[in-house]
Amino acid sequence: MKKLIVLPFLMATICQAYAQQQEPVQPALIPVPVKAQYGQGYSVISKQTAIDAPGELKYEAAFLNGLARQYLGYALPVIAHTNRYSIKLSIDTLLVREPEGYLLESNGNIRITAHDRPGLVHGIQTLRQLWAVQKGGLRVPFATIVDHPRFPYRGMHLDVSRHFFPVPFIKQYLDLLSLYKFNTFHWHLTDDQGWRIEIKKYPKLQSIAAWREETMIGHKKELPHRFDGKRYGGYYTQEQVKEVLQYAAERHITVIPEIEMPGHAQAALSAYPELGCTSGPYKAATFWGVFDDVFCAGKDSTFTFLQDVLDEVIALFPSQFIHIGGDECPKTRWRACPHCQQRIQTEKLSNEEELQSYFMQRVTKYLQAKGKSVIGWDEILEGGLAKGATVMSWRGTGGAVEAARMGHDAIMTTEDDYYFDHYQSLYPSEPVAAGGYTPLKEVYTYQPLPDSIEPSLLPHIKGIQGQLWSEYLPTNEQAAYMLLPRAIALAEVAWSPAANLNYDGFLYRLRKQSPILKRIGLAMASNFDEITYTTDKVLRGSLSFHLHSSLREAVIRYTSDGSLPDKSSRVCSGLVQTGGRNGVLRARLFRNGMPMGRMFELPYYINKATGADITVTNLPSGKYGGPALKLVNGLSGSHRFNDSQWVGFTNNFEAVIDLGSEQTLTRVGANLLNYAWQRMWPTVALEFYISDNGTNYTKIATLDNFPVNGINQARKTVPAVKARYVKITGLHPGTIPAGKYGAGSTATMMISEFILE
Ligand code: TNX
Repeated sequence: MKKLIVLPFLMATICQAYAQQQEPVQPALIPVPVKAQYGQGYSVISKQTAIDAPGELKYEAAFLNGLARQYLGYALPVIAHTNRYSIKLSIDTLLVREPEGYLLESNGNIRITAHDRPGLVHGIQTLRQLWAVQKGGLRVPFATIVDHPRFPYRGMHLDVSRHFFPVPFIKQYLDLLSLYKFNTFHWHLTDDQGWRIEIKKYPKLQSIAAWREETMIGHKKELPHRFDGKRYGGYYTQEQVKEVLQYAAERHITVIPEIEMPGHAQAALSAYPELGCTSGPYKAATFWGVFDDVFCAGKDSTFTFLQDVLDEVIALFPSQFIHIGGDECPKTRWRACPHCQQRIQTEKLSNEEELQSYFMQRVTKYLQAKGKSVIGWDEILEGGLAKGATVMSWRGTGGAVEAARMGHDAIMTTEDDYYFDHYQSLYPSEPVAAGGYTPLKEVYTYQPLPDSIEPSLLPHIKGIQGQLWSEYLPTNEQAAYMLLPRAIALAEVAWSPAANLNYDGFLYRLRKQSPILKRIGLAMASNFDEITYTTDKVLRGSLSFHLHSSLREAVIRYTSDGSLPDKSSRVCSGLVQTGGRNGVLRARLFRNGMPMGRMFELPYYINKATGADITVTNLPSGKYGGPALKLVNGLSGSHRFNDSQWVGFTNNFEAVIDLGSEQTLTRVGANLLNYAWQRMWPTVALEFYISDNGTNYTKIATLDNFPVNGINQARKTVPAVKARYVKITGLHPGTIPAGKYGAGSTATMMISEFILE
């Protein structure tokens, strides 16, 4: 290794002086390290460099060499205790005390000292992010980096059932996880739409359960469903699983397999129908959702089957943890099944919820007897949790808090923040996704440790994980698009100290990741810099917005007269004010006079209610909460229901709008969402009343027909009336009926806007 600058000892002071005058050197490291100091000068990795590593670190040396070769075109000699310029790898648990921690020094020579072997790999990945190709080698800035993870569990999940991802893609996925210092890959191997792991004892899992007749087209909310008519499927042979596990082991990534039970089991039942309550016949599901046919909890043969399956899984996977699902298991079949009812009696269970708990505990005990630990989705808390089980809290943070209070460990996998099958942009031209809106900034800024948890219980929160459910990911490219950059944000939250997190700094570093991602062969979505809006004041008859982009060097130009923004359109500096008529706000980013990215469009609808005083009873708080002004702010919610425009009532409500003076009304209405697949049901009826004094009201209209599966723009023409006050009552639909998604829970009644014309 050649020293480009030969005075490493003088460097610190020179560097300080230098740093005061110039931009400090800021290598684009993700996750941002605990502590990093950079010097003036570079170490160079070249033909003269050796990897200095003892025999017991030969795998890590080989891993480093594999990476270096991709950039250099040749491998470096591995020699222990060499006098050559070297990259020295060593373990020192006294110098580096934190598990997975490492110390990286570059000062002519390069040295990575780690607490353990995983820590070495993390240090190697930091080195790889630091180096840059130059003539004759790789240059690495002088640096001292002290680093270790915030959370011991840092995971990414991948659903390979809804769509199957071949082994080369899984390896790319693992490359990515390693690059950003994840340590766990959660491999969701079975679900209703396909069984994806070879189980030798049950060959029909391969010949039947791995295949579905066809796949639905478009979003599941579009009824009636349409299908592509093409048989679809595949599975990993045990040999392929071993290959993946080997690849993961080289990166010190733990692979946790998930075998779903008792629900999400329709594919397995298609092969072995005797394991269902009705004994079938069943077919692997061809569309997305939650299905009633689940493993029978009454038949012993179900447990024999699952134990056999798990025996083969255990033999393959070295992971301490086995994930056994437990989520979204409807009890419809169990209620009608004599075997299940018999089981409830003999085990003295009080209901089907306890039967589910019995099911999960029985399998948990089996695994524990084999020395394994169990993870399940947060439904495993219902009806009693097996000792020692770890909970993945997906329906908010409540499951994690509850688990911790019971002395269990938990992992934060919250769907509002860490589900990467949700939209990352509000632009309508996004490829179809599961629903919801989880932009990059949300992933990055979300605080994974809930305030509601006692500090003494925090050690139970082992870490965080991003989910990549694959219903709407038919290709590797689409999977990468949804994964990146959000997984990179998650990686930083999982690893870096909370005090080091800074979104602007992250974006600066993120924008520099494309070349390294290209080496892995994955491309990231670039829509995180696109224009977003927030509402400002709503004045009577006019609206004002802020338009934002995180791209500093670009300007936002906009129009509100229907024309397309061009390089001479008005520049948005702060507030944008609309006129008094309906319209569409259009905006575009311009850099150096050139338009960039997609057109931002925001339709607004100005009517007599817009900006009026409004009071609402039973106004919800939280995600779909107030302020009440949202209901008259001129903006309708979009299909991405958490776009912050929707108010989601869980009770009857009464809204009173004061128009300020007497007005003539000829039409009333509201925009509301009918999304039963998301537990979002329309109101039974909206009733409109008018008054001139705010005390005595007369009914003028009822709206009770919301036929659109989606956004209903319900309107009713009324004979011209004069009024200053308008009262609107909404009748809540109550509990979700049996047979519908979320049956038994409270429906959310989503309203985004009241219209008075
Ligand atoms: C819920 S999260 C599921 C999955 C779906 C996902 C879609 C969980 C434990 N179950 O089966 O793929 O929603 O977002």
